Amino acid sequence: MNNIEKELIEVCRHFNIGGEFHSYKIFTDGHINTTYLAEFVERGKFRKFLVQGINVHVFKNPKELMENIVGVTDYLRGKISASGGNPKRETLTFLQADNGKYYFYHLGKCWRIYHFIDHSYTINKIEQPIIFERAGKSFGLFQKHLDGYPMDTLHETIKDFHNTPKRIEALEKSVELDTAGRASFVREEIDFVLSRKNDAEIIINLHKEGLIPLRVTHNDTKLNNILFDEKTGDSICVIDLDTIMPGFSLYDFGDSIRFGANTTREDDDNLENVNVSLELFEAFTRGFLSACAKDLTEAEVRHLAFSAKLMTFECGVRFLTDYLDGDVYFKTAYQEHNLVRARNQFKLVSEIENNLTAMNEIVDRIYKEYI
Ligand code: ADP
Ligand code: GN1
Ligand code: MG
Repeated sequence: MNNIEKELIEVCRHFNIGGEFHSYKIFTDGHINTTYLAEFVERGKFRKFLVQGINVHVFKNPKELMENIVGVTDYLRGKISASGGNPKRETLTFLQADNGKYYFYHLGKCWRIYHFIDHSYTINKIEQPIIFERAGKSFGLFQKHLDGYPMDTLHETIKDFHNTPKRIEALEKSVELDTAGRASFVREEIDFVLSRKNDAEIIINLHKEGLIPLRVTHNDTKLNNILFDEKTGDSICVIDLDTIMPGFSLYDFGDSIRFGANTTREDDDNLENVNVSLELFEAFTRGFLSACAKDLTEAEVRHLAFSAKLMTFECGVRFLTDYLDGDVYFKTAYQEHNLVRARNQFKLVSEIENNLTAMNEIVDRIYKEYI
């Protein structure tokens, strides 16, 4: 038995998981947490659990983090049941540890456990537009379902998470400190950011003018944060609920486009491959608006295409900042990984700028179909 197996078994015992340990598998999709599938056999039956090490460097207050998640998943369970769905497959179900909490510290690490949703898979690269349309519908419905959730009970799990101006300030500070001695190599990328500083405040200012409301949003709407059904290919469950906070609908829309409508993966170092697929943009927009067009304000609709640019820009700023800080936030697989990601995102920003008129036309056309 290796050390990971020993650790997983001990953690599982603290969450009252019985039976005999059978096997585990690691998931490498995410950039933040450490995620395992652990399989046990109890009275001849296989039972699967998602055992996840919470990244406490990123999520500094696991108590508040889990209060948000348990509150929201309880609420979603009610909504899903009421509409005739299956809450066991359509939202996450977390287990309580023997300390009565939904997280548990073991040998200095913080763990949580939830039910593994079997016969499901995640996608990192869209092959057929219809899949992205389904993702759009899921994130649109996620927002709609949480419409009545008491927003003021939510904790801010990461301060100023999508505050783009603050993200730029953080970058400027990292350039100044130059902790990893990398700033002189990335002057071009830093200038790229500084030349687009004015874009950063547009959505926040629209909110201040009362044109864009705060909503309960997911805030990390990467395609691989949706589970798809192995049998039907439908999108069944929105996962990775750590950043559910009050936010703007445009954050969720834009971040989905950033990741899913890129013609290549976010860490492709061949920038010629990076572009925005208008076909995929249209598919996601259709799915999203089919679920929530009637709820959006005019300003929100008018900024959907822009939000894709803003969220891509912000993510690039964050990758670049982490590169300058010496790779302390995102998991990286090699030395220049964060820089490759940042360059990829900035190339995508330029391509979205080139395509913005066409993207706005697509939004206009589809919006009219759903109102
Ligand atoms: P991170 O915050 O690191 O992105 P996630 O919560 O997104 O972590 O989980 C990482 C991966 O684990 C997901 O992309 C998915 O492949 C898998 N996964 C997470 N939760 C479940 C679940 N309940 N059932 C099946 N697979 C899951
Ligand atoms: C992280 O956890 P994951 O891999 O789904 C990050 C997102 C970034 C994304 C970039 C909590 O998402 O904000 O957009 O990487 N999550 C957090 O791929 O910082
Ligand atoms: Mg994830």
